[in-house]
Amino acid sequence: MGLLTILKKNRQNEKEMRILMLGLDNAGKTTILKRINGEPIDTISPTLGFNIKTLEHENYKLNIWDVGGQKSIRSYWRNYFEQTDALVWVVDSADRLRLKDCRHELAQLLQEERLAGATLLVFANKQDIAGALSEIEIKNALGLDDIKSHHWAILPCSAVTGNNLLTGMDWVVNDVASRIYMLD
Ligand code: G3D
Ligand code: MG
Repeated sequence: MGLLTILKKNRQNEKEMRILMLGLDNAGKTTILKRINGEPIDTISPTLGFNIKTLEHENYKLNIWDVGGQKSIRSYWRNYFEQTDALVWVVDSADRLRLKDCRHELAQLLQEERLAGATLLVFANKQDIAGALSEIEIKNALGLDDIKSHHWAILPCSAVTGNNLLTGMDWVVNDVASRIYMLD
């Protein structure tokens, strides 16, 4: 392998991002990932382990990890933290009963040392459901304004209509890129 090939290879590697998609079970993580990837979303069952999808976006190779969020398996989330560039926290905006739980789990994650450098995008999902909480209501319920440790943003979205999913991924990619690929 010549030097040029090696340099090229390194350069390609540089263009990878690792994105961790977490949230309570039933938030819509797997549906979002499938929708972004152009797959049908009518046959999705609860995620017991994880799904990983690799997709190209704006010349970056995104490795997106979608990890199951049932209470009994949340302790396994920590196995996926290493080298995470961005955390996408998915919220079921219609699930008022579990907002406290949702806030608590997110707060715990933000204290994790291995996620310290990660960009945070909160997807206020299921906006197509009548009575879903708005972006601002979710922002307040999760106490996002208090977050000083991470770059963060929140976007209302729907995995069913596809609304704002790509806008959200664009923001994530640009935020991570401006942080770690400054020279580009
Ligand atoms: P998870 O991976 O976070 O656990 P899933 O969540 O992707 O498995 O989705 C859980 C349920 O929510 C699924 O319904 C899915 O169709 C639904 N869902 C996901 N996103 C949206 C959305 O934006 N709007 C609406 N209305 N529903 C959504 P089922 O019925 O299969 O359990
Ligand atoms: Mg799932």
